[in-house]
Amino acid sequence: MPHASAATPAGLVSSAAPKWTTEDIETLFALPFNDLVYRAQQVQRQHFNANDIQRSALLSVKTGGCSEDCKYCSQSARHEAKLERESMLELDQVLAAAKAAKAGGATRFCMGAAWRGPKDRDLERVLDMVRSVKALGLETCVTLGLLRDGQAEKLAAAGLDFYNHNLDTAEEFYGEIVSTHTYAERMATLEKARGAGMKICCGGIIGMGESRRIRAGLLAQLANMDPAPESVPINHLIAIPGTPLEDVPPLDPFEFVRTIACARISMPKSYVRLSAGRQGMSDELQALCFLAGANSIFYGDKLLTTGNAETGKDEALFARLGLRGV
Ligand code: SAM
Ligand code: DTB
Ligand code: SF4
Repeated sequence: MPHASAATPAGLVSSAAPKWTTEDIETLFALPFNDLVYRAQQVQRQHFNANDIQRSALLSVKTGGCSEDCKYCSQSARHEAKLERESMLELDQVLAAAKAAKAGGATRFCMGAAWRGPKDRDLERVLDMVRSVKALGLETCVTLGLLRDGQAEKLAAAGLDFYNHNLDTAEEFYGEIVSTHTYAERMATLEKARGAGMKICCGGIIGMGESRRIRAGLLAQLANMDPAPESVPINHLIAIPGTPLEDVPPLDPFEFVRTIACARISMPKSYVRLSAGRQGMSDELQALCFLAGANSIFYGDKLLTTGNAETGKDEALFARLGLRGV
């Protein structure tokens, strides 16, 4: 498994690390389903308790009106999705949500903002949120878009544990999905977050009409980071009415499970999160995703602007499967 992608900035990749090629991951994808899932489960058991599932709660602290044109997103000001634009939440609203998430069993609280990136005065308010949520004893994560020089250091100093910034797809397909910023800009932000000493939460969206090769390319890009992202959210596209991807044909659910398995095998020590789209999945499909190596979920009745699998249903599913929320 030789070489790294030329698009990967040096700071995120060590030349000594073993590298995954897109072809390596395509080979995994092509395995018989049983062989692939078995292999993923074996890898999972080398590094994790196979019955523990990490739970992260999400809160949109600034919703809608985004300048960017990401085709999947309800929050872009350029799409027709029916969404009320909201100003930034107050600190006490955020704290109330974080306390409720903690009481419900979440161990990480992730705050999202619909920005291309934070302005410095917005960042100050987010820093207050991070400090206060951290003081509750929760792990903290934010997803604020592209960072400018110095912003990652401020977030790290406020006690931020994870910066979420998804690559979302392979570089070759990125231009089909987003035109207002580039893949290279996203990589540069990841480098800033890593350089400031934070853990990285970075994954993508599956089911946007991409080919299997593109899915493999995304996973290779993630797996070649050194270290790999500690947290890898695998989102299933939620086809939101009014967005340009509203009519994308549905993906074969087994292809989604295969993607999870390939993520697990190529990033053995990372938490692989079964993320957006879980509400639309049957219990049986979710169980297959856990078997294929997913060991984290978004927990709570809402994602950012859309619904999530309800907490009561998750508790019942965990009980039926003997899973333990951690
Ligand atoms: N504005 C910031 C950014 O783009 O990085 C942070 C918020 S953005 C909504 C966070 C992530 O949510 C996206 O990178 C994408 O992976 C995911 N997401 C947004 N809309 C989605 C959808 N309809 N289906 C699946 N995932 C989605
Ligand atoms: C991630 O990878 N998925 C989350 C979180 N990181 C920020 C967001 C999912 C959003 C789903 C669509 C919505 O609710 O608007
Ligand atoms: Fe804005 Fe993020 Fe949505 Fe893109 S994904 S439109 S940057 S909120």
